[in-house]
Amino acid sequence: MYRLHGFSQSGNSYKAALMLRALGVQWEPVFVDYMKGGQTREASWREGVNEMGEAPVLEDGARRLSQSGAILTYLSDKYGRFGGRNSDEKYEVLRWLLYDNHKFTSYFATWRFMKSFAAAPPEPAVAAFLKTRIETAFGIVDKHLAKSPYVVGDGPTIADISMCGYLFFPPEESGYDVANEYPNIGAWLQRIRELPGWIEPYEALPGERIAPKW
Ligand SMILES: N[C@@H](CCC(=O)N[C@@H](CS)C(=O)NCC(=O)O)C(=O)O
Repeated sequence: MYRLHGFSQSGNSYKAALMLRALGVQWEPVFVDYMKGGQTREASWREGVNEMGEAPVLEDGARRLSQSGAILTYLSDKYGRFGGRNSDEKYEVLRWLLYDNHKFTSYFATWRFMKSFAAAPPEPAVAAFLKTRIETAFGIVDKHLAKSPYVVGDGPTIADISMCGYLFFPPEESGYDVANEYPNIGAWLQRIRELPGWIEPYEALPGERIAPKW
C-alpha cells in the first residue's frame, strides 16, 4: 500500500495521485495541512517527511520520494508503464518533465497560488512577469500538441501526467480558461480525461475547498 502525502489544491500531488490511479495500484492519501496550517514549514515535518518542505511525498514501504517528476519516474520504471516505448521516447519524456517543472507548471502554479490563495493580491509587476512566462509556455505546448496527440509519441506518458497537473482546476482559480484559449491543449486534456482512473483534482486528495481570494 503506497502512502501519498498531499492535499487537494496541490497540482503536484495530483500528478502523483493520477499516476497511482492510472496504474490501478492500492494507495492511501496522507493529508498535508499546507493551506491553513503551513505544515510543510514545520521543522518536525521537514525532518520527518521531506527536508525540501514540499508536497507531494510518496512512501513505498521504507522508501520515501519527493518531487513529482521523481515520483512519476520511479512508478513508471517500477511498472514499466507510461515511460515511453524506447530510449528516444524516454529522453523526450525527461525533456518535457524538466520543461514542465521549470516553465510550464511552475509559473502557472505560482500565479494561481498568488491569485487565489495568498494573503495579499499579486503586485502588478509580478503578475505581468508571471503572465508573460505562462502565456509563452502555453503557446509552446499548444504548438507542440498541434502535431502530436500526447506530449511524447502517440500514447500517454508521465510527461502528460506531469504537465496536466494544474490544468483541471477551475478556470476562476487562475483566470485562464486554458482549454478554450489554447485549443490543442484543450483537445489533449480531453484525451487525458478519458484515461483509466482519471478524476477531478478536488476529488483526488483530501483538503477543504477554498474560494479564490483575488
Ligand atoms: N517541483 C516540485 C514542486 C513541489 C511544490 O512546490 N509543492 C508545493 C505544493 S503544490 C509545496 O509543497 N510548496 C511548499 C512551499 O513552497 O513552501 C514537485 O514537482 O513536486
